[in-house]
Amino acid sequence: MTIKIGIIGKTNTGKTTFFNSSTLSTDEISTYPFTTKRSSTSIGHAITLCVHKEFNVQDNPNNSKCSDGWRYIPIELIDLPGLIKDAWKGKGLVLHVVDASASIDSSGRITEAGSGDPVSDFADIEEELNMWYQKILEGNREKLEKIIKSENEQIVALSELYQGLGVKKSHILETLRITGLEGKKIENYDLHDSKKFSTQLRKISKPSLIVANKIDVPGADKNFIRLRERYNLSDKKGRILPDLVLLKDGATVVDLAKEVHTDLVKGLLYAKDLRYKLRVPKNYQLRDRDVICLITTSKK
Ligand SMILES: Nc1nc2c(ncn2[C@@H]2O[C@H](COP(=O)(O)OP(=O)(O)OP(=O)(O)O)[C@@H](O)[C@H]2O)c(=O)[nH]1
Ligand SMILES: [Mg+2]
Repeated sequence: MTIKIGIIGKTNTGKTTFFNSSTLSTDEISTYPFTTKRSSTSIGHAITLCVHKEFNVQDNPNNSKCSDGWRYIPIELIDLPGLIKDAWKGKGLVLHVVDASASIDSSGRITEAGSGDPVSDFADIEEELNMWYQKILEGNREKLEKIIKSENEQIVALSELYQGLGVKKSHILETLRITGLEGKKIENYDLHDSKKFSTQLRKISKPSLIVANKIDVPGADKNFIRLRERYNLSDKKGRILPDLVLLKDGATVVDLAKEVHTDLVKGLLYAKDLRYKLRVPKNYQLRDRDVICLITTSKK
């Protein structure tokens, strides 16, 4: 089965330009918003070193051409209309994204490094997709609560609920394990639990890759560094996952900031739970293995 990759992003970020050049298509490209009105599918290629030299044979390719020792593996690319804020509430052309998403194995999120704020643009898009997953759960809660009698039934019911989005039972099991929601009945989920579940399930079932487009535009280099810092889990010096701190039970975000650097406390605004994309206050009590980004006014 061919791998399917959806190209998701805000309008005018260059999704169709990327799609056309990857698949030699000629779909319309323009500067006006929402040029693409419906999804478009075509074949692109993943390129890998061919093994014909290793086996010392002359290959005779059937599904994938070989050129200068490189093999071109077909993949399906799906260009989609631009996603807007609150798309999960049905705004914009989101139905095409929903339709296409059922069959997508992963997505390339195009963000425009060249202008605007690609860090918040990317976060907005992730949030739309997470909210969309959460809406499915919240919208079916009553029905689920009535039919579920055991933990096993809950796993089956959740798998069936998200089946249309290509979610498998193994995705549900992994999500419950990672979020620590194993054994908790849906009727006892609060909104924080359902957000946690939806965010993690989306991450597992639709893995994504950031494509920083329009890198030629002046200022894109700075935006690219910010994107890398944020999504590489690195600090301003490029150190990935820089600090790991053991704290006493009941420690808060402020206690964490004190441990990392006393100066951070003065300018501390709030923190972000990077696993579940949630903003948490300064007095938030941390849990074991939380992955936290401190948002401060400090330059450090
Ligand atoms: N400078 C620069 N411009 C680009 C690049 N990629 C695309 N563009 C321009 O950006 C504009 C929008 O490109 P599209 O490919 O139509 O963007 P889109 O994301 O498909 O837009 P919608 O279909 O409206 O969501 C066009 O004018 C492109 O020529 C790039 O890498 N650099
Ligand atoms: Mg387009």
